[in-house]
Amino acid sequence: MAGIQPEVWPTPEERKQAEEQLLQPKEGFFHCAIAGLAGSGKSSLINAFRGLRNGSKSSLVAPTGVTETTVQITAYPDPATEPPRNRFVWYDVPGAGTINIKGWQYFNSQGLFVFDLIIVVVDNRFSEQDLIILQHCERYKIPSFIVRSKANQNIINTMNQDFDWEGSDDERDFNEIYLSAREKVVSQTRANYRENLREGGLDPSKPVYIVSCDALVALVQGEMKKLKKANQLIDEPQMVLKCLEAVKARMS
Ligand SMILES: Nc1nc2c(ncn2[C@@H]2O[C@H](COP(=O)(O)OP(=O)(O)OP(=O)(O)O)[C@@H](O)[C@H]2O)c(=O)[nH]1
Ligand SMILES: [Mg+2]
Repeated sequence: MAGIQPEVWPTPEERKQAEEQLLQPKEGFFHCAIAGLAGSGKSSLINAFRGLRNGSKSSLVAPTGVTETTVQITAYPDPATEPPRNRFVWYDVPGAGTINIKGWQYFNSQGLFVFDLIIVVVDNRFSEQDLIILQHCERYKIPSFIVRSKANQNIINTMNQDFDWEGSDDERDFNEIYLSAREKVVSQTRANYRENLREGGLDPSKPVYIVSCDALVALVQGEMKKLKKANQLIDEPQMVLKCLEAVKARMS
């Protein structure tokens, strides 16, 4: 893995330039970048944090899907009208493989040091780029979260693959199998990421938030009744709380 170059820090001019270029609007806002590999679910997560569903007709929605790869850092102000949510600006950060910069240069060349919070959306395992971003966050003392999205998809896949689930119409069967599959996905994901973090030289106890965009949208919109079962929530409430705590800490 390409190592971190500890002597490389942005000059005050470079910092100013990156702030000018990336942050919009600037003063009094909380700038939260969402990074991760192509297809990990970054744009969907940004929509969900802003209470928007993928494919909604709103002009505010970030494009998602296999052909909608984000190629440059794009700002999405939160459409909320009440503080603190209306102070959030979400940034969609293109992943490695999307742009042609590898290794330790990625963080500085993309100007990621200007953000107040960086969320890394990981797929099945951490990529080299994910680890580099997390290492740099520690170095720059930028709060960082790890998110594993698409939990609902994982749970359904696990129901189909590992449990004797053949689309039974009996709702009790569905609930029981759903809960078992969910438990399996959550425990395996946590164990897997602990190991990945250890291998990457990071704190293995760093939390990983396991979420689904559907559940997050419902939570943000305050429409929990739309989630047929409360057990569709996993780490979404905790993740939102941590974001709000990070804003408070940064702005105080
Ligand atoms: N079931 C399910 N699918 C999701 C979820 N989040 C994202 N997806 C799907 O995963 C695919 C990729 O999501 P995007 O949000 O476009 O991923 P991205 O990381 O922005 O991708 P790039 O911009 O190409 O780097 C899309 O088809 C989404 O609908 C989720 O929580 N649940
Ligand atoms: Mg995207």
